[in-house]
Amino acid sequence: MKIGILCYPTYGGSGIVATELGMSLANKGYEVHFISSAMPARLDIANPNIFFHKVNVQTYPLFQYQPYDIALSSMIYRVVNLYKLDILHAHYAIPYAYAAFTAKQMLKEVNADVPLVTTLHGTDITLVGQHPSYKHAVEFSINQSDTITSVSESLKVDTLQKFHIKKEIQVITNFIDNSEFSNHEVCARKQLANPDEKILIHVSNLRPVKRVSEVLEIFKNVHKKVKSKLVIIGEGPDMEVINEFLEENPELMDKVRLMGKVNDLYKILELSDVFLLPSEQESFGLAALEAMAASTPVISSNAGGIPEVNIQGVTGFLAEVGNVEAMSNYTIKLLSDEKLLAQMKINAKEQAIKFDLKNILPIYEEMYEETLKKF
Ligand code: GMT
Repeated sequence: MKIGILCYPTYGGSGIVATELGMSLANKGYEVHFISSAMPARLDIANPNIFFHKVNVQTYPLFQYQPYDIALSSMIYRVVNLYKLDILHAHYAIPYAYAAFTAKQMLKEVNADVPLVTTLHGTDITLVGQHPSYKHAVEFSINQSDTITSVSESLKVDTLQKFHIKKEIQVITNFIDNSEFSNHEVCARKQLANPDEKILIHVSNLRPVKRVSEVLEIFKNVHKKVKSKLVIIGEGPDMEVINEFLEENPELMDKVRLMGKVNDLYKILELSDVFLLPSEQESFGLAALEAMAASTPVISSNAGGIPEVNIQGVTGFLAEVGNVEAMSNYTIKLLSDEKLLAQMKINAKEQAIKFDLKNILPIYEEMYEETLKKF
């Protein structure tokens, strides 16, 4: 089967899921064509089954905004036609489901139409997709997809509440390749913290929805009771929030380590004692699952699909969105009790194994087969 994957190339969760899925399919012998504005961050282009097609946007002085979606539709049309793809898989409805629908109309003209799978990832439904500028087009293009999948039960419920969806939505949860976590040397913990300090970690694109200010407040509360360091990985608009916090709390300056985007994320997660995720919205919380795969328990909000991943009192603790006090107290409780911490590390890993790639990949393969059959 030849599969076209449409995704964001950046560090966002949807791009990571799309890239990991495509690479796993390529390893199983499928021919996988990535169509994106840049090479996806984790893509192994050396794999002979993987192809990358960059969307080229022609700039022209007349345009105030360059027409990316037209360039994307044209590229989808070209790749499907040229490489004789069997199926298209859009990751994130905006603009991929919409651009794929347009490409399909063009492909019909040359008798080369292919089925479209759209995977909903979260903010395409709950945040950006709700904006009046996009809402109708998002709803239309989701309904035009041959198969719709969502990454959690919670996102399926949100989608059905927020849009008029006329088709079944299949939940296929996100996944993790646990084998990537077990065979590398853990870098020296002393590079990050003293032996008597615990390590708290947060990984995100530092957007307002992640509530980075609460990560910092939780750390401030925890640090009063437990010797600790906070590691923040990622880049984004709320880096300013962190800088302001450090200006107001200079005593924590050498306790907070900002690492930006890193390549060896898994190694750093493996060194950490607790992962903080106080998000306002989270359709799934891939970052929490990555932490669990590294045996790191999670203290989180109970937003969206997080409770499907982080289990209260088992793999970590959850509190209402915004309840910094509860999340701080849970973190203190966890980090002050070595026995509890050790048990939760084991539980976190066991939970990650339930979401292993080996279990989820066959579900995607079967979904593709079913989509082709009904097309
Ligand atoms: O918001 C992000 O962190 C990025 C965003 C994306 O689409 O790239 O993440 C969403 O998709 C991820 C992968 O399916 C989910 O794990 C995240 O929970 C989801 N983010 C939100 O719903 C806010």
